[in-house]
Amino acid sequence: MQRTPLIAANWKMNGSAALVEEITLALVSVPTEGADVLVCPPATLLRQFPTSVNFALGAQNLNQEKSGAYTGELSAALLLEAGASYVIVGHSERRTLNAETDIVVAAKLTAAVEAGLIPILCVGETQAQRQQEKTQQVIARQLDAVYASQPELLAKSVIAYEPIWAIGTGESASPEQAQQTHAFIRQHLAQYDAQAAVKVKLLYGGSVNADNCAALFLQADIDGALVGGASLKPAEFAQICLAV
Ligand code: G2H
Repeated sequence: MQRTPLIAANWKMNGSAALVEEITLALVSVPTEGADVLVCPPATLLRQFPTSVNFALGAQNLNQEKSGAYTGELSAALLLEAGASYVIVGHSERRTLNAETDIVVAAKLTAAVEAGLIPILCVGETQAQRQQEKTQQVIARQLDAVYASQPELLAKSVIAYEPIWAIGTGESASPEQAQQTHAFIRQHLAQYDAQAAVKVKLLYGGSVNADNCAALFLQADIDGALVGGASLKPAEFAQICLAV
């Protein structure tokens, strides 16, 4: 494979110091060559990880401003200092629950790259949009909002396709459905930067687990996964990492 796979855990608002210890132990036996592994816990837990872990750490969100009177917010610099090297941007839960618009998502992604964090941009359609055959239109809009005016950011990004209807529902997209959309994303990205589009990692997210991951990883344009619920079970997450 021309792209090193990436398996990323998104703990969302879950986890504890005990889970930090458990996942650190579970991942000790996962080889570091062949695939990159990333854990995105709540930001308060970043510092709980030993500095010697054999995987990367990431945050689930950032504020686009560098510093200032933004009570409760975290800048890219603060996340870097806490040990993050990646940050998830534009997860559908934040787009919906925190009213993050495409403009805000683009500003966050820019701030992440400028500070030296690797952003994982999440895109995906709702069930209704899929039924109306608007999947490609929605995803193109989400990608254009970030890369049309700043195509140079693509080479520094990871992109996660997360169909909203598959998130936390136990109903993953089929490998064929996911591959079809990943192929569209890669093709669409080529208009910004053809070389970067070939190299960019495209992760699938949405009810990935130890049983369905292998078939997803066989698809040509699926370069790993963003794993929510199953990443809270350290043994299962390690299994997913080993399956890629
Ligand atoms: C999608 C995913 C992780 P889950 O949000 O980002 O969560 O695997 O629980 O569907």
